[in-house]
Amino acid sequence: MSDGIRISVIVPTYEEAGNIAELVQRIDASLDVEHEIILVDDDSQDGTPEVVEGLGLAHVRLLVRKDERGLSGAVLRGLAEARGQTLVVMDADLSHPPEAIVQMQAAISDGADFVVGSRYVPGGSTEDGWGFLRWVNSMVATVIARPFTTVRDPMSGFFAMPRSVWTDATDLDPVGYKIALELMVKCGCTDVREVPIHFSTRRHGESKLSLRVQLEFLLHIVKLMRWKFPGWSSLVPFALVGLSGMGVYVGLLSAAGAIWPDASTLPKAIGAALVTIVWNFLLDRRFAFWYARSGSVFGQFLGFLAICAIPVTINILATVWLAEDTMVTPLAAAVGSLIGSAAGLLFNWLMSRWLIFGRKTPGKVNKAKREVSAKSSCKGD
Ligand SMILES: Nc1nc2c(ncn2[C@@H]2O[C@H](COP(=O)(O)OP(=O)(O)O)[C@@H](O)[C@H]2O)c(=O)[nH]1
Ligand SMILES: [Mg+2]
Repeated sequence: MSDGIRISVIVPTYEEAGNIAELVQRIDASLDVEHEIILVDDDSQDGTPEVVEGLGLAHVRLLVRKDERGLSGAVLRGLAEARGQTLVVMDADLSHPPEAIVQMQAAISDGADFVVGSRYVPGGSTEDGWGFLRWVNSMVATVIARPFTTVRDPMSGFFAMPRSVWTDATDLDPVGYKIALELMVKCGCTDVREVPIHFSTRRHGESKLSLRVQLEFLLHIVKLMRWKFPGWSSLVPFALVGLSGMGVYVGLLSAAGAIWPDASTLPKAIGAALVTIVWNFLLDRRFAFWYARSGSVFGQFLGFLAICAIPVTINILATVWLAEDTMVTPLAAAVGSLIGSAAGLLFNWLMSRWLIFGRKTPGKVNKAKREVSAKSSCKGD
């Protein structure tokens, strides 16, 4: 498979014609082992193919993707095509120093299974002129990624791994921009190291880091959470939805109390509870049991209703009893739903999870699926 090639350098490119010649020249100058450079370009219209052709170098390959867009998908495509024993990914814009590849390779030869080119370890730095906002952006993203990795610079786009780590990684989802984080979380790596780099300001062209890309990062984090901590990623939204449902119940019962002050509490409480159940069901199905959304809504709703029956009955009875005894209706509703929710939280969640929405959380999928998703699911990135 490796054809004697020691290192494959994969470079996603979009409108980087002005940087390619210098990048290739610096990679070649710093590596004295057999290597290949794979540029994965998303059909740039800035003369990129002509530049690569003009270099006339057999070890530099340009893959042009015409129907797909997106950095992560491009990286996964390059990794799939690479033949080297060590796979390196870096940006084209000369912000990552190719000279650091040698140290990354040394770390891998020493046993590391993932190496990150890092701005935030001793010896690493960022070129002056990196705007304050960009710095804050990077820091916030790094903190958000903390539950997944203690690496100081998990947002880096400069990283290396042995071929075996790539071939063993499952379930890769090329959402967004942070493919290193995705690989680090899903490769099951135990020895992740950082090599300090000086991160330079890009030489030519413009950054593609748009607001949309940053929003995609948040979606990426949610997906990683669900992958890595499926139980918590279900229970926490379930509890929050329950809290919102309490708000709905109290609001409806207060409104009903204002409209029909003389009516007895029981029918009002039943009506409010039914609306709240629908509210909770729809939100829970979307956010707490996201993985079961392909199941029958009707069947799931009936099951949900059945499971809610006991806590909701407690809730309604508590409300009626409190309202008719001493409390004003909104307070009675709040306390009643609090008692009902406390009784129901874990019970409802466990029952919903086991009986209705299935316990299946996003597990590992096979490599065939991974390859398909590497090729197709970044459309429209
Ligand atoms: N193939 C491909 N490469 C991309 C895409 N977006 C960005 N890149 C490349 O990914 C690398 C990082 O992008 P850049 O705009 O420098 O992001 P920044 O460093 O976060 O500002 C560069 O080499 C870009 O050319 C894309 O949609 N497709
Ligand atoms: Mg850049």
